[in-house]
Amino acid sequence: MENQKAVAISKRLSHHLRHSPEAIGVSLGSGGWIEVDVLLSALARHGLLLSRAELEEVVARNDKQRFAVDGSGQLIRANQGHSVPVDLGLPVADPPPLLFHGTVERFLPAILRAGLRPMKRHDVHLSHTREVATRVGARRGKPVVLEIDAAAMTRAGREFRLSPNGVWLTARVPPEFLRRA
Ligand code: HQG
Repeated sequence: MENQKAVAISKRLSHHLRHSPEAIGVSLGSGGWIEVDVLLSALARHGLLLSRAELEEVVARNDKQRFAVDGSGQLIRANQGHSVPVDLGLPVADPPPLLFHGTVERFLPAILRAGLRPMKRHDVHLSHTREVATRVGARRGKPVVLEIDAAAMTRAGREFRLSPNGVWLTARVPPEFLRRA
C-alpha cells in the first residue's frame, strides 16, 4: 500500500475511533474497542472499502502505533487521544522524573497562567524525550518545548498513565510544575 493511502486511512480511523464513531453509525464498546468486522462494514457503507488485510497493514505500519488490535484479532481501538468518553483501563504508572510537552509560542501565556489542560482530549499528552515533544509542537508551527517536573507531580499525588504507544497521560499540569526547556 502506498504511504499516502496508509496515512489517509489512519486519519480516518483516528477520527472514528477517537472522536466520531457516530459519523459512521457505530459506537465504541467498553475500553473504546469495536469489532473489526463492524468497523469495516460501517466504513464500507460510508465509502471506504477496506479489506481486513489492509486494515491490519495500516495498524501494523502506523508511525505512532495509534491503534491496537486485541489478542483475538476481533477487536480494534485507538491507543490514546480520544475525545469521546472512554476508559482505556490503563494502570497508573511511574513516569521518568522529567517529561516534555511540545507546543507553540502563542499558547504560552495561557499555559503559564492556567497550566497544561487536556483541551479537547481526555488527558494532557506528554513525551519522554525532547525530540518527540519537538515533533508534536512542530505540528502547529515553530515548536516550543516545556519541561515537566513529573517527579514533583508524583510527590504531590498526581497520577500518570502510559499509553501502549509510549505517550504519558495526566489530567493536567499546573503551572508550578512546568518551565520552558
Ligand atoms: C495546548 C498527536 C492554551 C497544547 C501528537 C496543544 C500528540 C493549551 C493544544 C498528541 C493549554 C492541544 C497530542 C492552555 C494545553 N491554554 N493552550 N491552558 N493547555 N494547550 O492536539 O499535545 O497524531 O490536543 O500545548 O503527536 O498537541 O493525534 O494536544 O498545543 O501525541 O496520535 O493545546 O496528538 O498525536 O492540542 O498533541 P492537542 P498535543 P496523534
